[in-house]
Amino acid sequence: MQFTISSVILALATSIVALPAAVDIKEKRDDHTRASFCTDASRGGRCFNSFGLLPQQPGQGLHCWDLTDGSPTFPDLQDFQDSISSFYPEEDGAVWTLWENFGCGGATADISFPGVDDLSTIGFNDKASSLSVRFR
Ligand SMILES: [Ca+2]
Repeated sequence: MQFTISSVILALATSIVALPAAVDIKEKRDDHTRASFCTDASRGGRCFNSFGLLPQQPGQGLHCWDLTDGSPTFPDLQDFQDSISSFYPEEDGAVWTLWENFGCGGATADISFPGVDDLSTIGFNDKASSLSVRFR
């Protein structure tokens, strides 16, 4: 009986979690958060889907990721340097920062879910060279 009730609750919880577009990140604060970005506006051109990055933890420094090659995981990431025109965080609560220079320097643009279809509307088209992410 107890097992049956638990199973029903689990099934309900699973269906509720599956409904929203944004992932609830409250229970996975130590994990990567993800975003997709494209070389043209409105998910056009080439896209890098579900790029994962460790969010900045309270009291710790940035996890800065340069848009360069050098990792087998991201062999073509340099193609997006100074080329990103649309950007979409996949999880509500995460704030991604696009940086003008490598090493998370220069001008910045902060982007939250559901993202920005055209980065020229915030003065950051074809400008990002590195990325970081934190929680609100
Ligand atoms: Ca572009």
